[in-house]
Amino acid sequence: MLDGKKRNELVDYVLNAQDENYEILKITEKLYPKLTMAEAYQIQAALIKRRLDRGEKIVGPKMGLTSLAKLQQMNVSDPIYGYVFDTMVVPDGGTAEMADYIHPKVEPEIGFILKKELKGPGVTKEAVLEATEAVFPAIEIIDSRYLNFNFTMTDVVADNTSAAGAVFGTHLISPKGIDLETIGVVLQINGEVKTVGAGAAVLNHPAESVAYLANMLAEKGEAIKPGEPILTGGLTEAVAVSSGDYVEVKFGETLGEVRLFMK
Ligand code: OOG
Ligand code: MG
Repeated sequence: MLDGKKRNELVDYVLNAQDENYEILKITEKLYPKLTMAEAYQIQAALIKRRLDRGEKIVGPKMGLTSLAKLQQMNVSDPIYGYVFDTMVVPDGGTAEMADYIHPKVEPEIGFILKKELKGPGVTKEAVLEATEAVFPAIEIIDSRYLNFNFTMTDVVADNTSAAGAVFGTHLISPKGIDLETIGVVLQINGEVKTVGAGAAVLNHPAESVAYLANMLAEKGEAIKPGEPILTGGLTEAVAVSSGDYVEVKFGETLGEVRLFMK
């Protein structure tokens, strides 16, 4: 069982790596091989509380591992969630510093903003679309703190699902005018196409990812609040970036584009 002392030890272990940008062995390797999913979310919650207590603010929740491309790339099985903090946000077209990361990768994502609260259980895709104010294009920067980006499902949950950076596109549009299933996306680095995808890659429809999130949060009595940007998960595998890279994520013309420079 994970007692409070061990939990705090593991929070220190992961949080220091997040703060100082260094790689650590995954928790399940040696420190605590029997880490369960419930315990992993307890560690995540304690880590998030630490960040809140020192003045950081949650911008919104993120889903991870919602597409087959991601599940296969990371060799894991189920969607998970974590949180994006204000200290992670880079403006559209802005610059992220390589020095603030370990081995960053970028992912094209579709974001949602709700106009009313969604509380599970039993939230459906239709209920999500009904409650959605707008969707927007996004780039997530993930940066697992684990050695070589190698982890199990529980390790990655304890590491706040590798959350490290987010660029939210400024073009917000009602989901009514868009087919989020067939919308395409192209990720380019320095003008070269690195990967392509479509909305349906995320759980058959990105609204399903928001429903999944609402239903997972319901287990803790929590809800998705209106107004907060929600990342629904990478549509493609994540692509490693390095210093000098210019990243462009281009969706079909209705959803628009979002850009990032890695310094
Ligand atoms: C975990 C985070 C996954 C996504 O969009 O699938 C994620 C990872 O791959 O390091 O954010
Ligand atoms: Mg992601």
